[in-house]
Amino acid sequence: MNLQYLKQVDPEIYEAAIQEVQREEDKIILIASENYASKAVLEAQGSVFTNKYAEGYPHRRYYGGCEYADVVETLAIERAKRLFGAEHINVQPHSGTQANMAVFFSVLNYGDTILGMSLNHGGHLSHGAPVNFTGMLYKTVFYGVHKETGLIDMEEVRELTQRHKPKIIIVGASAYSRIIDFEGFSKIAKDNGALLLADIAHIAGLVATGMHPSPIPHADFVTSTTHKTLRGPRGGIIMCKEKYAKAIDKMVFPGIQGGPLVHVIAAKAVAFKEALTEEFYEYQKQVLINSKRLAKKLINHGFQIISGGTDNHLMLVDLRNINITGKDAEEALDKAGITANKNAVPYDDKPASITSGLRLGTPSVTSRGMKEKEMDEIAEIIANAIEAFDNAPKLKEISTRVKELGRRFPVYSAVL
Ligand code: DSN
Repeated sequence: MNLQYLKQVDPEIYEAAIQEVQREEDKIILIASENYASKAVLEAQGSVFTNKYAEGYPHRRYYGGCEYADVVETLAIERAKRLFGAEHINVQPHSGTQANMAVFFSVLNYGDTILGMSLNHGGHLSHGAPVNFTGMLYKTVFYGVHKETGLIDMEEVRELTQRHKPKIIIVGASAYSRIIDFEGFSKIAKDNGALLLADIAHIAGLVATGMHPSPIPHADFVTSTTHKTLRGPRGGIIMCKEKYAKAIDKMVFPGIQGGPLVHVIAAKAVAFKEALTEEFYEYQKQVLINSKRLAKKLINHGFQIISGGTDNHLMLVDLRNINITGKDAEEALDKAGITANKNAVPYDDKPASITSGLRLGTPSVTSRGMKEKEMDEIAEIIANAIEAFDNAPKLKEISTRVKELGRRFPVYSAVL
């Protein structure tokens, strides 16, 4: 990997790429859905497979010259099957939302009812939010978390399912820090004649390594992105029972996509290979250790965490007790060199552009090799930065400490 040609041809994009490398090195990234793809993944994604049209599936293409594209896609499918134990896998979706779209379009009709987790309680846009195609095409019903415990209210899920008879239930979240009871969801779905879609985009790496129960035995469809805890390229996958294989493949192509991104599929294959290693297992173990440690230390610093802690790679900090909005906290952390995102907390009375929460995750910092000691340091930095949220000189001073911490754990400095 070397950007010498880019530098010559397009110095502006080269400069932006260099600055981005520097940003990813200098900042402490706590965005729960981000990670650092390996150099091997980056090389595969930057490879000549970007030149190739390969509409169709391995050995059933609409273009000639697909013999190496076939190798790549077949390997990606085989490795993903080994990783997750699914009956059928489609590795072509360009994103998690497109993976979900293919599932919905293959089994739903316009106006059907879907039940998903409310965006405000940690769900995802593509699970029925009014501004998303799912909210425009389907009748949507939402479950959420219990006000006192912060846990998914399974009684509510059962009651809503019985009352609204959704054709499909969607389970999976972007800001939920506890173990998800996929088996419980499956029972509710089966008892009420509903299909079950598990969207494991956030926890895919944990599921792949057995650190979160797998939905594969329980759900009709499992979708995921490949770039979060799974640490691959930006993209999506769909896993399903064999009986849905044809319908899913047909809906991905030609239904909602044209040519697959073969270079991205190559990078997915590399990421799946990496995820099958002992090193990746140890990595995911440390992601969890770090997440729990960060949550504990933040609680010691006086922060409240929704549900009181975490079982996965993320936590949702409830800022309502310390009189700062999510927006101000995000901005203060950014000035201090920490990248995180504001996030609605359940029962939030602030709009999505302000919010009362902060979502923090440990996949990126763990990829850099940070451990418990660094989580203690990060918790202290967060506490100091939020306390000094309107004190620019103090935030600048903190950013120097953050930069020093980042330099002790280099990421891509050797790439260029
Ligand atoms: N936008 C992603 C996240 O940050 O969780 C989900 O797609």
